[in-house]
Amino acid sequence: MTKSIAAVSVTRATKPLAFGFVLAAAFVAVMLVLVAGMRPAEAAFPGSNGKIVFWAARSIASGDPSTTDTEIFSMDPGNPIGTLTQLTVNDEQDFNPAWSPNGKKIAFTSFRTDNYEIYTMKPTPEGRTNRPVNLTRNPSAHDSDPNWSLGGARIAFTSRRGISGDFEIYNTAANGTEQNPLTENTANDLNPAWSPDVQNQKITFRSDRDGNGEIYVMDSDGTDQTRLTTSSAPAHENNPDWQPGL
Ligand SMILES: [Ca+2]
Ligand SMILES: [Ca+2]
Ligand SMILES: [Ca+2]
Ligand SMILES: [Ca+2]
Repeated sequence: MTKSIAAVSVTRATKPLAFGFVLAAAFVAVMLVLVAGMRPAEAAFPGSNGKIVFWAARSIASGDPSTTDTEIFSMDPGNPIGTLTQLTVNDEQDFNPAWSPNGKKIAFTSFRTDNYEIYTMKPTPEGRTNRPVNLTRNPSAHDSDPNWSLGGARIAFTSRRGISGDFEIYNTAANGTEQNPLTENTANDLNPAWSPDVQNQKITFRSDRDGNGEIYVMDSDGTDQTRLTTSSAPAHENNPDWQPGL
């Protein structure tokens, strides 16, 4: 009798548990589909090879008011001479070109307002239908070295606008809104590069905060800043970049 009651109790207890498990599994499956669907469409990696951008102190565009300043160029590596195109056309420095992940825009640094600012533009020659957009609009401080998040929504860059006057890492929306400092100290913080994981975004960068250039990583809101390298002066670690998972 006792055994029978125990058996019934187990059976009654198991059914709700099994039903609950099925519900939980279904919920997880639906959430996975939703999360997959929410991934930014701009994330284009891995993909086919497109054009290469670079900067140089040269000029091939008619109407360029100066041939000695630096300009942004693009080329198809399969036909580099036939496709070489000058994208910026002016008499000030343009450099640091970086592709958006969907290949539709380029971020770069320009001195065209007599101060270093971050701009974005379509990857075609600038002109009436392609005016570069100034994201930083900060004439009192040097802003440079843009790097897109792999979801395409945000751009990290370096700026001297902080209180201490040295370089800090900033994070902005790709349209220039929501510009937030991620570092604030009295040493240079440079070379931001985003993690490939668009759901758990982190930024790797160089910082001199320990008296020598070292590689660090932090969350994309600036929290949890962690030093990864431990070399001693005079060696500097520079320009980190994050490999997408294989
Ligand atoms: Ca020029
Ligand atoms: Ca230029
Ligand atoms: Ca500026
Ligand atoms: Ca700093």
